[in-house]
Amino acid sequence: MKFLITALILICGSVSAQSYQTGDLTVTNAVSYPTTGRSGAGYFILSNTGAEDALVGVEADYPKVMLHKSMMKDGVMTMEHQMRVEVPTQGQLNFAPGGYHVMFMGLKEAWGVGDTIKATLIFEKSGRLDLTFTVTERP
Ligand SMILES: [Cu+2]
Repeated sequence: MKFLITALILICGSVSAQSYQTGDLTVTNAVSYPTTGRSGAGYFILSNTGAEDALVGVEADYPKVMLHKSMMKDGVMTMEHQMRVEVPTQGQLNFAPGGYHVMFMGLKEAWGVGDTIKATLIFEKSGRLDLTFTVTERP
């Protein structure tokens, strides 16, 4: 019993322990960071134990939500809308600062640490996956 309680505390105390699954796809570490302007970004780690798939969209209750990729262009950091992001066979896809991210635009209120943002990822083969991004301190 004592071991069980300790295990539960460990699980609840760690945001990254939360995972979301559909078919062969598992999403972990769904995080966002506090915002200052009218937009926010969501990041996660996606693991695939099956065949290739593709992330083809994202939905959330904000005026505009898109899949973006940050990249350097002529020495300037820009973001490009992605219609489709490949999920490799038996592989991993990382949404992380400086690369792929979910872009939430038109925020009415700033996000602070502890806030949660619900969204749905849409995969070509695996369908829809609901997840919650937790706003954490910027590392
Ligand atoms: Cu963006």
